[in-house]
Amino acid sequence: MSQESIDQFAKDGYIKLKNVIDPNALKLLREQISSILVEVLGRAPGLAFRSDEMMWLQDDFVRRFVLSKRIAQIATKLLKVNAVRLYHDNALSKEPGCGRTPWHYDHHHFPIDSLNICTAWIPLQPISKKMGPLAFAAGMETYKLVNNLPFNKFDTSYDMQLSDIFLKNQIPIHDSAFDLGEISFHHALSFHTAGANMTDESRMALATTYFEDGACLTSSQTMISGDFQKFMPGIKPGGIINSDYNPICYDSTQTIDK
Ligand SMILES: O=C(O)CCC(=O)C(=O)O
Repeated sequence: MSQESIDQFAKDGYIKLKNVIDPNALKLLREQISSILVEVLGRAPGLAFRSDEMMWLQDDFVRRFVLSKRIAQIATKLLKVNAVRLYHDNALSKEPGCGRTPWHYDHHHFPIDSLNICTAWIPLQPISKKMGPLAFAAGMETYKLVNNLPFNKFDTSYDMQLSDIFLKNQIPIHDSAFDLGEISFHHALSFHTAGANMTDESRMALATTYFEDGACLTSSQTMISGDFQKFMPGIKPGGIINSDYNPICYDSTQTIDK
């Protein structure tokens, strides 16, 4: 990790890094996650965005990626913390013809009382622009431009207004293709989106989210959805998140792991 990459993440809120994971390993991971999705969700219906979480608890091969020290070490460096824990894994399969992923940032959905949270997004095949790569609005503070915009879950107006605001404010949008082996990291405050999948192949990715060791479950009731019990069983509002489902994935103070 170059200092330039660490600085870029701090400024832009995301970074794309090439040649992080062996392409052959990713081909095997794609096969494994495809079969898990078929097992859990059945065969792909048309136009769907299929996903599954917490696969690492069931599957040894997936676990090797989700708990990868290499990936977690990058997250540790980007967040400038000593150690990171896993929040959850997420397999994402955007089927042929499936539309846009609307603009959003993740901090709203994470009941974690910390800003030191990021997600590694790991493509499981090369992703051309036609396939809808994850795309980012640059700027760690870009979210402040739209903090007061009311969210409308019934139509696409929120998504369209965000695109307009980013355009008016000349926010750079980074929507380039991904090579196989290239992965991105986005901060929980980074606005991101993805285009439709206009190819005839599923656009598959594994997303793993990490947070700084020592962070607590938020005590604000509005933030706490039923899901937190699935991802951090036994943790009470305000308590340190250290359940068995949130292992430390990398700790820079354990020199043996450096
Ligand atoms: O894969 C996508 O289209 C969206 C993924 C995403 O929003 C995320 O991993 O945070």
